Amino acid sequence: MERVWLALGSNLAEPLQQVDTALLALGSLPKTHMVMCSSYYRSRPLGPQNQPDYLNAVVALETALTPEELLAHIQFIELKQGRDRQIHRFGPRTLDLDILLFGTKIIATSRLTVPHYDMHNREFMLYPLEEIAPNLRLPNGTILVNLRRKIARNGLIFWDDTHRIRYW
Ligand code: A4P
Ligand code: MG
Repeated sequence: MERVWLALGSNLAEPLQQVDTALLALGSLPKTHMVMCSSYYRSRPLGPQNQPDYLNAVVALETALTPEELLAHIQFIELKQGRDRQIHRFGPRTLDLDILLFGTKIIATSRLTVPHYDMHNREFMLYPLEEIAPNLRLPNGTILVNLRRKIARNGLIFWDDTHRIRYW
């Protein structure tokens, strides 16, 4: 089994329901267990500003799936939840599921870049990840906390009082 961290994002069609539904789907993947989920956060859109704020969160899973198998599963979950891949980059979406880290693997293929190519710049990935993995090191040895310290919150707040860190 490998410990995997996934980022969830939604800013369309009831983000709270989108992310809750995605968590249920992730929890029922084959050869996979949910471990924990960060608080839900509200973040300002990266990219075009004329779109709603995002709900972002990070989950930890244990899985015996390969990275490619996991990617296929999360893309299927995105599609089931009405993801429209026509929408241009950084545009609004019902659900985005990205693999942040897959154990200590470094992957650079045409289909997968792990660690996530831009996580070191994104407050809505670093802060939730630190919440559930405060002692994490990236595969290259970088300490997560040191990355997060360089990135301002940019308005990142908890979504509400009820959707806080959870353990399975
Ligand atoms: N791919 C490569 N590496 C990975 C990985 N680590 N995890 C490939 C998942 N997929 C990966 O992804 C395109 C292709 O990337 C996939 O087919 C896969 O083979 P996509 O999800 O279809 O396209 P996308 O979502 O438009 O691209 P991407 O890179 O996920 O978009 P971004 O850059 O993440 O932008 N603002 C806030 N506040 N919060 C957000 O969550 N999200 C975006 C999306 C923009 N602004 C945002 C947020
Ligand atoms: Mg994506």
